[in-house]
Amino acid sequence: MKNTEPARRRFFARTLAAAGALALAGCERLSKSDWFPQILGAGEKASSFALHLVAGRKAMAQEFTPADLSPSFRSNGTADPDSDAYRALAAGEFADYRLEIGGLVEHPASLSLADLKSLPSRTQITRHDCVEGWSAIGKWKGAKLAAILEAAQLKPAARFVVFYCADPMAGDGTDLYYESIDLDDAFHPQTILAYELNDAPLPVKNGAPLRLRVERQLGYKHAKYVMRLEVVDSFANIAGGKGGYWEDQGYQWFAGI
Ligand SMILES: Nc1nc2c(c(=O)[nH]1)N[C@H]1C(S)=C(S)[C@@H](COP(=O)(O)O)O[C@H]1N2
Ligand SMILES: [Mo]
Repeated sequence: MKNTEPARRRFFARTLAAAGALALAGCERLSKSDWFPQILGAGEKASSFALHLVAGRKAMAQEFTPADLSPSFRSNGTADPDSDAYRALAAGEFADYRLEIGGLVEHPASLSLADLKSLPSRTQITRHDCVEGWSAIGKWKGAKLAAILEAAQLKPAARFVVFYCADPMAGDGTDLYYESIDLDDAFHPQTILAYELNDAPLPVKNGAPLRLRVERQLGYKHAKYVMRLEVVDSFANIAGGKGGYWEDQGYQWFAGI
């Protein structure tokens, strides 16, 4: 840690100098002495502002330590999909589960859980924030979505990844939960399709056998019970056309930073 400190300072110094040059160019009346004390005094805020300026959507979500884990990770929304097909898969411990991958890809695929577990993975302890006003910290392990998309090879028109889930939201068995993210989030290093929570197979109440973790977005973007991925150029013709089950009811599509 100590060794990297001067390098970090130099990085921030350079970034601040660049930000300063931009601000001064755009606002000539502000003298250098007026502007400089302000930004230096802002300390940490100035650093994180500069970091955001440089890293943007590539910035990492905060990660935690095992000591921070919530005693139990609660369930929200669907806790047990009301579907015969899903119940049959669960009864067989998901041996027959396949993740279907299609849409704007060169190589459509159908992956078993064993296939998914053989792909490059990531393990991360992160905080889940639900708009209903609760948070929980859990340890997730899963296949990197980037690795799956690289293997499937996106076609040039690809813009979004849609996640179709197993749980029907209406009594008649139609109207499945679904979500979508753009390619910035899809290729983010912390975006995984998780098959483990807290070192155990993902429980049914949290989305077994596979759920999305897209760590810079709010809870409803983290699709559980993911059955199929579709790469698309638009979601205008999918369900309500807003890119997700809750979005179709009026929630924001972009629920992140
Ligand atoms: N398929 C599906 N995914 C879902 C939901 C759902 O009802 N069905 N609820 C969402 C919401 S609002 C939240 S906060 C999280 C809850 O995840 P958890 O059950 O692991 O706490 O899942 C999200 N993903
Ligand atoms: Mo939520």
